[in-house]
Amino acid sequence: MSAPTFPFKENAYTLYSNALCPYAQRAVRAFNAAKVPYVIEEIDLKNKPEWYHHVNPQLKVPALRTPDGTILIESLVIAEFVADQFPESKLLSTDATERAQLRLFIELFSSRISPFIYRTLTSATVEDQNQAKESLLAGIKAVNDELERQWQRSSGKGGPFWYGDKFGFAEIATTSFVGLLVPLGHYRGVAIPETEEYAAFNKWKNAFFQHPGFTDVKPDDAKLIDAYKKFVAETK
Ligand SMILES: N[C@@H](CCC(=O)N[C@@H](CS)C(=O)NCC(=O)O)C(=O)O
Repeated sequence: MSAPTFPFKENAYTLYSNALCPYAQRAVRAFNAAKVPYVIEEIDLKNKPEWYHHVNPQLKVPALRTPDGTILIESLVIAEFVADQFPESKLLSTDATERAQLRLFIELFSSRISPFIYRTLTSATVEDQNQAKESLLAGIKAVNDELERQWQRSSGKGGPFWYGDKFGFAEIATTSFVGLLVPLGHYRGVAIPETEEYAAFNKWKNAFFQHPGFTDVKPDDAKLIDAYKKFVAETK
């Protein structure tokens, strides 16, 4: 039996991606931040190519083919692989305590914010939508407070990024989901209040919204709004 075939570039990193997917954007941002060349194989999620199950049997993006033919899946695994494979990029600190604090930040963000972005869109009743919005704002507040704490580390340098003035791994792992506030604002009218309570989060968001690490990969607002329509439940 011959080996399954799928498109890839010889002696290069091939990233199977979708420009509108917040998980895939993590992998793209990791490669960009490490300044490592790669080629993108754009996967149409509405009409996936027949060969894609040979790359990722779970049929999700992102997936990465490394130059030696290894396939990696899962956005954070791919981003960490880039950081580990190219240590000169200094995307991850070598200090164990700092790495642990960074992982805690990503875990806090991933458990307290991301699920409620989706839940706010997929909830059908006003009551469920309001509950999801409340949980989302509570999550944003928790991340706000954690940012304030982390800015007190000597390498936190008072912000505006997790690593002081460096758009780094924390932003690679999380900012694409903050980008989903665009469809969330459009469909459900959610916005982060411009109050003292959320000042650190807004300072962080305003800084990365102007940084090429974010803007170079950020999808067009109208396209993102259109892509997220499929998650939006009609309000009963
Ligand atoms: N845990 C995965 C999640 C990836 C994921 O859910 N990707 C979505 C697109 S944003 C996907 O490929 N979904 C399959 C589909 O739309 O059919 C990761 O971190 O890479």
